[in-house]
Amino acid sequence: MRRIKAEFVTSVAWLEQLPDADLPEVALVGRSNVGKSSLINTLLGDAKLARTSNTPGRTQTLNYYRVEPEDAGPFFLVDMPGYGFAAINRAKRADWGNLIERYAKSRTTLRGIIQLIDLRHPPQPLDYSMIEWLISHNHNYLVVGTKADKVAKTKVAELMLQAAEKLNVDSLDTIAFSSQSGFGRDKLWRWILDTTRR
Ligand SMILES: Nc1nc2c(ncn2[C@@H]2O[C@H](COP(=O)(O)OP(=O)(O)OP(=O)(O)O)[C@@H](O)[C@H]2O)c(=O)[nH]1
Ligand SMILES: [Mg+2]
Repeated sequence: MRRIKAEFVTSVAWLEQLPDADLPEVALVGRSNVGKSSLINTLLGDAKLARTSNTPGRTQTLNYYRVEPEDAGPFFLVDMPGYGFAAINRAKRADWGNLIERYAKSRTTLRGIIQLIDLRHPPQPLDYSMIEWLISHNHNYLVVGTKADKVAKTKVAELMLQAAEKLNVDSLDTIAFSSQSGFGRDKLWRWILDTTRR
């Protein structure tokens, strides 16, 4: 396993608080509870780095992590607030959209966006909207199917393929992943290192 230095940098509630754009960065988006924070912890080998929870809507700010692998240059990983959390009011939802949209449009060092979907369920309407938005704005993206440990091993590839077809993305731009078992971790690393090296 590669050695990695990883540390929490800052939480951003509005764009003026963004850290200096001096490193390449990759951001994670997806429904609330899909496993974004867990993915960060598994990827970086630190179970306590990003706060995870059973309560949807736990992450409410852009959370910046500075990552320095031993075999590559440093970069930021950005944990975003989840979408589709029913209990938040309309005004807050609009704030969310604004923050993410303005961030993704203006952040010059943003190299790629990872969209997470839950492999156990077919993609949801907000997942479609998100991926369409990413594609229409020419973002470099990857679709990660999470909670792969929760479906039969023999079904993982098929479910990922079905989700890719539904979302109308190339299956080469997808990875099945489990924060529980670490399945898909190496592939995900490769994508992130390729993406941040550009
Ligand atoms: N079995 C299993 N559970 C997972 C996996 N990833 C996340 N979970 C669980 O799903 C719940 C939500 O995970 P989080 O990582 O907090 O989800 P999030 O996307 O960061 O959620 P928000 O911050 O609310 O947007 C937690 O109870 C996790 O333990 C996985 O790969 N397998
Ligand atoms: Mg979270």
